Amino acid sequence: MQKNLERRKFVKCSLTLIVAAAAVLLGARGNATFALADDNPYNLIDPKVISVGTMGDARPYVFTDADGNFTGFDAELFRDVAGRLGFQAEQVVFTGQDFAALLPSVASGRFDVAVAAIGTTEARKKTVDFSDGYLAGYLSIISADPALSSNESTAGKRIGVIQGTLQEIYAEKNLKGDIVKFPDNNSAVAALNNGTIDGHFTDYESAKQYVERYSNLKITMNVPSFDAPAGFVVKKGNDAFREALNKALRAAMEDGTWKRLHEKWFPGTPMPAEYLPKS
Ligand code: SNW
Repeated sequence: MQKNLERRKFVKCSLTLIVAAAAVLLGARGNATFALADDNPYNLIDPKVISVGTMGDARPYVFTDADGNFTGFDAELFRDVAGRLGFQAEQVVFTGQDFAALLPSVASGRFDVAVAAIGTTEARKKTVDFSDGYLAGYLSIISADPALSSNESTAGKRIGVIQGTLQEIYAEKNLKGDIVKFPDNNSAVAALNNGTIDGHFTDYESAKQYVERYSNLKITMNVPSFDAPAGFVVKKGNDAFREALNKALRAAMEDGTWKRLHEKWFPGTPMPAEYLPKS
């Protein structure tokens, strides 16, 4: 009887050991399998993180809030899209940069993607690839001078642009006035408010935001930029990542997420049918 009990204890103990050993082995195998499946399908700099180059002052597209977190339409849309690829919010790391540095940084592998209302153009596609478009609108001049309403009317005036933007390209080609280049919106609007420049040429929703904030400023001119819809910028040839982003983006449009975010960040701005749910 006593012996039997000892034996049972021994068996029980051995079984426990075997189960524990098996668990350790399975765990190790589990990890190995995970590492294999996680074999960096999107060619990321770090397979567990999406590194996003962006701007801190392109409100309401993308900007840093009071706590230093990146938010805005583009930021929230990209986080949602990344979520559909299996990346949690904390695995999507935004870094603010001057606009002019964004595309070169993606091309050189400093960021996996750039997200900042970046319009798709043939010229830009020579150095980087773009996802499908997710936003199309106007380039706008803000000024305290309502006369700055045409290319010609800028003659003799100083107009700010952010370096590297479509505004810069348009201004160089069409505006009669002097073009003054800035690294970001903040520095340009500071110059506008202290009289160093007469107008600032930026994206429509940012323009709208500034005229709400500074009552002396008005939007004086809008240039359609619907032929250059904003897309997510990825390294040239990273088709796996670009196609996965496209699929997730389509899903975000189809289930109404895009619409919800657009209504939240750009209230009152019309929404093109192509970005809205089909049904
Ligand atoms: O081409 C437009 C697009 O139609 C939409 O209105 C969003 O802005 C644009 O992509 C133009 N954005 C500028 C650019 O791509 C400036 C971006 C920025 O300042 N962050 O150069």
